[in-house]
Amino acid sequence: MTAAAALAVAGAFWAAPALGDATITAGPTPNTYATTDVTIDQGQTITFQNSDQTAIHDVTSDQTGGDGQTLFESETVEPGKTAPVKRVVFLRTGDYPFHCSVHPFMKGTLHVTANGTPQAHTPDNPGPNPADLVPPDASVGILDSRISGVLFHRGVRVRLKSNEPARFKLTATSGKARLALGTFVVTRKTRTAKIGLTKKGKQLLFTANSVKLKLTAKVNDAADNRATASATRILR
Ligand SMILES: [Cu+2]
Repeated sequence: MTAAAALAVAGAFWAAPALGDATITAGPTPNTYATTDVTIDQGQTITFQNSDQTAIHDVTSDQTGGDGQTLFESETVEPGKTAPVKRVVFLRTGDYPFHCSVHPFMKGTLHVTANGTPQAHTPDNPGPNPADLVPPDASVGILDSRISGVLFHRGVRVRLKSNEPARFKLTATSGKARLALGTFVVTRKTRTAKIGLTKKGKQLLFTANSVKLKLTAKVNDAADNRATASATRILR
């Protein structure tokens, strides 16, 4: 095999970095963005590249959304590294200033054109939507009634209901002890799920004759409207 062929073979195993539709670069001049203006269409992605050999940097939106989260941001990365700028796919047409959270004097502007379509929010990636201000109508139930069943399945089986697609963050407690945890998305009105026992949960259930289990759910829809639901059941 020639050296070139060997390189080509090696190249096949060399994972190409997942680059976005546009790039924001910091450096090589220390503590500056080379990219002070960047333009994408709605729904497109951006990669942040730190080409400053002297410092760590990131991209952080000046503005926050209704949920208190930045509109977009990247991880803070070492010299020579790249990171996706998260959540830019949800942005609508407009100009969005950004800065480096480590060096707030580093500033730039992201321009989003009127072309393309922003990615739709989902319960897993929620975001405010002025057209949907109604929280999900959600309820939960505990299906297990026997401690032996929960130990056998290593989890508590539950039923989740919602009138719209929603994410359920579930915690099962007994007194102050957290016995089981899990997060699930309901897309079709109702589903069953099994929330995994914590170490504490296993210990407690192995020795208990009966446990008053309280299941609490924090629920959000795609527009990040929030609701809560709960259920209790005595396990024997
Ligand atoms: Cu910086």
